Amino acid sequence: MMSKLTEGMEQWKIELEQLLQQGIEFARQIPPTQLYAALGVLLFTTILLLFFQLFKRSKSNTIVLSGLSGSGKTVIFYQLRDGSYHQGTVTSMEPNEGTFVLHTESSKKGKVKPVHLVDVPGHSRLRPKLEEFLHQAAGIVFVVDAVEFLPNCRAASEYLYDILTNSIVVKKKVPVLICCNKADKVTAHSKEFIRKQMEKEIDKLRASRSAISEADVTNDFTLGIPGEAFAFSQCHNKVTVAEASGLTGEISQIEQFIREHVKP
Ligand SMILES: Nc1nc2c(ncn2[C@@H]2O[C@H](COP(=O)(O)OP(=O)(O)OP(=O)(O)O)[C@@H](O)[C@H]2O)c(=O)[nH]1
Ligand SMILES: [Mg+2]
Repeated sequence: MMSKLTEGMEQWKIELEQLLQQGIEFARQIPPTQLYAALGVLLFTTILLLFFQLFKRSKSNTIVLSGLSGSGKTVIFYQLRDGSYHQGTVTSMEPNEGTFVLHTESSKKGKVKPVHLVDVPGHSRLRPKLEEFLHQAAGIVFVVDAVEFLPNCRAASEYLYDILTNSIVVKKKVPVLICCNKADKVTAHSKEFIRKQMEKEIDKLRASRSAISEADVTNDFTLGIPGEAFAFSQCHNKVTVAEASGLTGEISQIEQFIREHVKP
């Protein structure tokens, strides 16, 4: 039994060697330059294919809407999807999710890549849901109520701090757009004012949080440059500020942000 097996293997080996010899003979007949060129082309296409495959997998079309309760995320979600705000929004209890071509792009000819938009409720009990979506996020829109800004500044900054120090956001350098919503109201604060106030608040938070973590070690990432006043420009991920009004449909800056990170 055993000898039969080894015999078969021997036979196979001889055949393989002959085949190899023939292959080498054949290769010898081809001029070397032609051979190298052929090999080069083969190698190049393989690398190109591998590269495309990698590139394809890492591209996400998910945009996450986050921010405090009442900031206007759900209104913006409907504006982006339908071009209207669906009167009578109530505090959301579940994340709102949808994959669609933006309303303003629906008349465009040709193929437009749909966006996967997630509106995560601002209620503190539902916030842990955010982490699930951060894994796939190509960008985060952080919505701030620009009218009722001052009483909410601390809470909004804390939420934003948690997002900016989240390990996924830091490692993947997920871009963040701070969207100052409700700009239709005359009492709305400007985006520059909001940016400065939030930077100040995060600066304070940074000091208090690092004091806590020395005693009880957390793996939170630290923000900014030690010894310098905090500014969003110090973040490794891109943090930008925009103004919008979900109510009147002035959301072009949000759409621009989305299309910058989810190519059509
Ligand atoms: N004036 C004005 N009011 C707005 C605007 N956007 C939203 N609102 C109002 O703000 C309130 C809250 O809006 P929502 O979209 O429900 O807020 P949300 O962020 O989804 O809140 P949660 O679901 O609780 O997290 C609603 O009464 C809206 O009518 C805006 O651009 N301008
Ligand atoms: Mg909502």
